[in-house]
Amino acid sequence: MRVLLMVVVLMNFGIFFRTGNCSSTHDQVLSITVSTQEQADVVKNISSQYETVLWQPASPLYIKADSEVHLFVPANSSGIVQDLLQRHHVTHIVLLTNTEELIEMQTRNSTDPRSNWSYYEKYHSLEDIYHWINKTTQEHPDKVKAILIGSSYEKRPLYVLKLSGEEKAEKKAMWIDCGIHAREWISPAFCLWFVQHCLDHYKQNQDITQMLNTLDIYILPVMNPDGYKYTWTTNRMWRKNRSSRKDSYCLGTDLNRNFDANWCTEGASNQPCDETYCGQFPESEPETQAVANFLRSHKESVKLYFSIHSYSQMLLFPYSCSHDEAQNHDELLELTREAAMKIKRYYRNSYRYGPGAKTIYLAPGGSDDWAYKLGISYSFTFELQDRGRYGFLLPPSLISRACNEALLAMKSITNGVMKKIQ
Ligand code: 0X9
Ligand code: ZN
Repeated sequence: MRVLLMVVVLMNFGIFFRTGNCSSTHDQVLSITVSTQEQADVVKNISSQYETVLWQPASPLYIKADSEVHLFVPANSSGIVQDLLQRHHVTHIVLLTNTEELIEMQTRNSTDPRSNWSYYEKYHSLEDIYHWINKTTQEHPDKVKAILIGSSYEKRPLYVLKLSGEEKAEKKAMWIDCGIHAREWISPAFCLWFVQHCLDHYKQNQDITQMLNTLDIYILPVMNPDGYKYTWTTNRMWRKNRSSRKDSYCLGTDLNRNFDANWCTEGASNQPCDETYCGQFPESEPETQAVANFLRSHKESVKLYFSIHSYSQMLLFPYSCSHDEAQNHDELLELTREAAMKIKRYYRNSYRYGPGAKTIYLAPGGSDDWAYKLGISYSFTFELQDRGRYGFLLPPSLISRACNEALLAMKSITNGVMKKIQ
């Protein structure tokens, strides 16, 4: 009992120290509880200065009273940030103090054949992923084909993998894209894991066999290769692509604000330095154009659209670009409710579900809303694990669990939709 008491006291002491007015020698991620409008203004201010990076929500525009904010604070700004928060009585705890260590863990041994973890339980550099695409198409020429759909701003190829079981006339299709946002590493990891899972389980597992025989699956493993590369080489926290414009020294457009769905209205920014910058015009970015052109030319066959993001554990559907209700809202709600319930039942983990604007925030110009408006009536954005324990720095050991949860939700929704459209 006394030992337990001691541990509790020490733990509280730890929290006190971590929230106390002392600067840190490490980069940190803070979880900040914003209670009042005045505090919201203070946190907004901090989040656009001192080289901090907002993890959640995606933009200071969304910081309001009664909300939780996750903020990355570099070591040399820690003193001033903690000081400002305390001066305005803003409660906060330290979520992560070991970001350097976590980043090292995410990038370590990515190709070491001696490590115990499989290829799909590690994160991979962009070069590795291109190599994997090559290898996978060569080893499974009957099931996987690579289609070049365009190139990125820095001229990197954008490959879509077409995964098929039996060939059939007038086969319907589904689309999955990963890696729209550069720092959300679990997303490309999911696309790779998913392809391998399908290849391993085709003709072994009924759901996978039926899915591949009924639908062609188009998978874009990394929609934002320039941004992804940049997170591996220069800045782990980068979100946007890497395009530049003459009149600003800031680079990057948020590809999930660049689609033609109420483009650049409330919830996006027209400032190139902002994380949710919408670009110069709808589809101004080559990555957006490539995806939009491909889907436009396949709109008769593509019935399901999935966009994979992280983090916060949500299954979202249109609309995010307005508060309007989707025409098949009830159907989409039921599909996501059922998927979330299955995750809860099998993995004891909670996912929120609902239309984007109500469940997360108003965010125009997103790919899911655009695909929906194009006529793809089953359009979803998944926000994978976790809820902020590690955020974007999810350790490799948690990849498999995150992917299994997303797969379960995807299978559940796809089974439901296949019954409706057959
Ligand atoms: O803000 C986003 O683009 C997504 N959240 S994230 O934290 N991954 O950045 C949510 C996208 C929801 N859908 C649309 N906004 N259309
Ligand atoms: Zn995202």
